[in-house]
Amino acid sequence: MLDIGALKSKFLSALETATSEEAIENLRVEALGKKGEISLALREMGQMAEDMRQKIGPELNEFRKSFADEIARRKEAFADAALNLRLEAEGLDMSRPARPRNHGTIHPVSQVTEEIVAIFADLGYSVAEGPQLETDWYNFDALNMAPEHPARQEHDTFYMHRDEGDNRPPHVLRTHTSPVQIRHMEKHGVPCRIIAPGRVYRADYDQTHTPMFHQYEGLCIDEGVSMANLKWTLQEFCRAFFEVENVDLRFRASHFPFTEPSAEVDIRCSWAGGQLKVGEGDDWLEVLGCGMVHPNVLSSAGVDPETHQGFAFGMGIDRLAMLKYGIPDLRAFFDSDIRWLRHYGFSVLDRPDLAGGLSK
Ligand code: 2U9
Repeated sequence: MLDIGALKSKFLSALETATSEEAIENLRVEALGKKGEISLALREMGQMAEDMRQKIGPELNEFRKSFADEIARRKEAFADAALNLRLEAEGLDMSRPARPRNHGTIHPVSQVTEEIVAIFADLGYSVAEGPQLETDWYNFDALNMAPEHPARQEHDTFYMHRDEGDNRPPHVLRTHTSPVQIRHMEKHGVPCRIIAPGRVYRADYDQTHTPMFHQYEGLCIDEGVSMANLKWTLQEFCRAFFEVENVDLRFRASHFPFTEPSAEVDIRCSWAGGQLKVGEGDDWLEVLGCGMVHPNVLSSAGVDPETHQGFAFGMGIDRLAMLKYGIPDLRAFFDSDIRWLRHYGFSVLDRPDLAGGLSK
């Protein structure tokens, strides 16, 4: 005869000692599966005498149900414990410091370009851009440099190869950004206040020259623009760029084909302790060239020199970066040496603006 008490204690103690979800599942199959002991016992009740069935049936059914519930509860407890263990192992500790990551830096040429743009934007200038590959007309002729002009040789120009019989105009890598201003005046007319920063090319290589370098030129054309306006503009630029209250500029007469009169401009400085200090001392440092735009240049760009005139200036961006940030060798600017970039580069987060200070 079926001993329910023995059946109960057998399975309850087996459940008590089961130590894994898998062991509990095995026990479930053993007791409650199709061929499980409890399932078979329930099935066998059909053959029992009525009085026996009434005596055993409810108790066995009750046990089947409570044992199934208990198995489900224990399984869930094991699953919860396993999940907790996993969460503990995989959990994020938000109080831990972030892993160090490699940050890029802003190249000194980009930094100085942005500084220059910020200063001239404040003076009402916009930025103009143009092609780096130019016809010799835009690079030379339009700038009052006729084919036989000696300045053409001085520029050490890179000429593009031309096949025999190619009757397109000769093309050059631009030797200055002046063609950008010619194109701008042709397209937009006057008045105009623009700066044209960008890459320029000359065949030259030593500690202060590379075949590609950066310059920016400025152009201001209107009615009644004078040399006095030019001097004030450059003074304001130098004050803002070198971040000193007082600057002293010296204008030396010079000659460029595209300006008349022309001047080279020096800034008062000292080199005490090998460190450049602008605005004080007895030394002079050449920083830029400038002049009043030649009437022939205005005519080439379709501007009437009888009604409009103005000034232009040009500076080397790389040279300004070397001076302001004490960088000794121009060639290293373009070596892409990661150590150099980390040392001389600027933080991505410290962008120049006039209100916040140009360089932090
Ligand atoms: C137009 C008319 C005139 C731009 C000018 C200079 C003087 C100058 C040099 C400085 C150092 C080039 O980078 S550098 O080697 N530039 O001295 N540039 S006036 O004159 C212009 C430009 C455009 C239509």
